[in-house]
Amino acid sequence: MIIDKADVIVTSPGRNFVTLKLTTDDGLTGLGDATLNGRELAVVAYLRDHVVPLLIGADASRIEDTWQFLYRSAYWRRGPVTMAAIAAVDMALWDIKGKAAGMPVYQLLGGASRRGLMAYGHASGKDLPELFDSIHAHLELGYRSIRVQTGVPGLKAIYGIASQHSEAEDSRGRYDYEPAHRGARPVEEDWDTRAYLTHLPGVFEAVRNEFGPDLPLLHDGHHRMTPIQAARLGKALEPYDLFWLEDCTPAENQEALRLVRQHTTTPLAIGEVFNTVWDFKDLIREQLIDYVRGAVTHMGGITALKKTLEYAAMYQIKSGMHGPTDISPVGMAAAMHLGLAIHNFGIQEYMQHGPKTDQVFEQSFTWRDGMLHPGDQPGLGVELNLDEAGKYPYERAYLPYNRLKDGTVHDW
Ligand code: GCO
Ligand code: MG
Repeated sequence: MIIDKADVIVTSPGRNFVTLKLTTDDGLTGLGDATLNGRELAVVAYLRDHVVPLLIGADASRIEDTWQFLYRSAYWRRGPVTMAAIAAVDMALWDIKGKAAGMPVYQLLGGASRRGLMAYGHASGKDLPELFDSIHAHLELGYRSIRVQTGVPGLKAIYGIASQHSEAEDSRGRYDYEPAHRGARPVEEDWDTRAYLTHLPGVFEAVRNEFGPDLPLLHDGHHRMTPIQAARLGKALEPYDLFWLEDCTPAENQEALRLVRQHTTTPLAIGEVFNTVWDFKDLIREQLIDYVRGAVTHMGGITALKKTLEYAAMYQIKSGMHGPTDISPVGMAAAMHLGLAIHNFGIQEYMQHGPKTDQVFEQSFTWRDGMLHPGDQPGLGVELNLDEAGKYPYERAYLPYNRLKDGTVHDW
């Protein structure tokens, strides 16, 4: 099992995806997701110019050794570009090992710990009627856990809100929210924390009144609050029994979460922008969070995220792997295999890709009764259709950014 060929494929069926494809001398192929939304080409260059030359001629069976070699021999550690590149290699090697063994990857990771993965979808609306429509639409799509985001009076455009059925060709007509916009510059959105904090508890009260006490509800603060503001929101939302409050504050400063934790029993999830266990170390050891939001794609692959989640398990902290549409079907499959195998699975984010993406990536997972299952094909269970991929060349796209009313740049 010697790596003979390594191709980096960029395709944009509605949004940009970066995929690494490894081929061995005995003809096995493996896929890895290296998509970093809005900074895709930096990972392409890292892979093509620096990693691919090291892989040709290497032994594809040595997953742990390859991970350690790529991490340590770079000397420059961590960071989203490096860790997305390492993640792609790691996923592709697990895919190959599964195919060589004739087993789905979750079997290699210890076998299934559950029948399927509870998954949540993204409901949103600019006001309550649109939000209720979107929640109903998600219940009809089979979701049994729902993330709730709404507009805030006085703010034109904010994170997480699709205000109507999407016109986008690739959306299946859902209330889709795709933050990365194609174009030369990032779109500017606006923000006012005070208005948000005043408005949000009433939204959750209305949702609970309409949909009852049992539906698991989630919310994403998207890094926009200070620790004391986050503490106040967590406390204000306690009566509505959230499954989690996500990214309530930027967590580069892990100690900030101590303050939030002292004030609220609302469960906390964090970490979609983190890259290694070191970003979670204090949060886990001090039990400052309840869910690890790392993505397989941005945490250095299955090998690294599995270790982080095993560490988290010692503190009864569970997984909540990142799964928006900027995680490709390959990254989603890797998350599903890992989530099925680990003991401390919590919930899986699942936004659903559109029809064009599903033609580019042929997938074997199933979605039934609010549960995902990666399927039983050997490897990850995803194949890339190169003809379809070739139809959609890369298009520059940026995530939006925020400015306050006085023009100050704010976290988005
Ligand atoms: C989530 C995330 C996404 C990010 C996106 C940025 O919880 O799913 O916050 O919506 O904004 O991944 O590329
Ligand atoms: Mg998030």
